[in-house]
Amino acid sequence: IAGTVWIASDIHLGPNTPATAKAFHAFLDQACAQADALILCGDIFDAWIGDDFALTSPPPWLADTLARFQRVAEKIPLWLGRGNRDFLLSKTLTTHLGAQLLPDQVCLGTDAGEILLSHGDEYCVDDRNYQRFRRIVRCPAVQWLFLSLSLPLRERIANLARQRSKASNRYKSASIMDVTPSAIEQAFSSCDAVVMVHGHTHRPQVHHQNVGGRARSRYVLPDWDYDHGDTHRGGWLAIDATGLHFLPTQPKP
Ligand code: OKV
Ligand code: MN
Repeated sequence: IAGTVWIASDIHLGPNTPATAKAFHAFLDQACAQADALILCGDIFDAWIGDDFALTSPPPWLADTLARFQRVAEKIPLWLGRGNRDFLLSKTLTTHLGAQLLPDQVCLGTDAGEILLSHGDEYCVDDRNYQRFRRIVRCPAVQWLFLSLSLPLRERIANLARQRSKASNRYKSASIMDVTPSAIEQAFSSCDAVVMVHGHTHRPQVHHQNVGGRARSRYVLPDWDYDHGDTHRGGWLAIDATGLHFLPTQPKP
């Protein structure tokens, strides 16, 4: 992709995130005006129980965001990727929006060189419980079964899964929730890129690591949250011929 590419991740939109949605919508307007392409690489939504929910019975907050995606996609190329929460998001939705579905891992040719882009949860291999959950829910037969259930039943299962996950995350250490260096090494050695971009771990930073005698950098995107207490987290990466640059969102009004 040539020109200025903006990448954001982990916005975690849901029915109870109006302030985050507002900040994100302002970001979308800014992207239309200043970027040549926009990529959202996963966990745009805090939960996703099937594209049919969004297309047949979207609550107002979701209908609003989807209409905005549609308007963005009319102006600039819009790529949506799946995260560990909205992994059921599919081509049905992106096609409806005029957007494109991003592959789980993709090597982007940018003005700043080749960049390996993904959501990032696949690198958290020390979290064995999560990886087991991931293997199960990513199985096509399991997804087919889940999607054949009624929407109210899917919603109940999703609520239950979220409750259980919240309870178990309380006991997980910080290092288990971060990426495993050997998984990063493996990803880097499978492609030519010296730069990687991902989200998921909510540790916005540039990490440096030597792989195969070459210096590599890993840019981790921040998550977004304007709805819990006084927090105002958010931001994105701008990529152009001058390199990769973190840009912050505005503080709360
Ligand atoms: C997404 C996560 C809930 C993590 C369930 C099959 C199965 C899909 C699903 C249900 C849950 C997505 C779709 C959600 C991510 C959680 C809790 C933890 C760590 C099945 C296919 F197995 F039940 F048949 N789900 N939802 N979690 O609420 O969006 O990522 S979700
Ligand atoms: Mn995530």
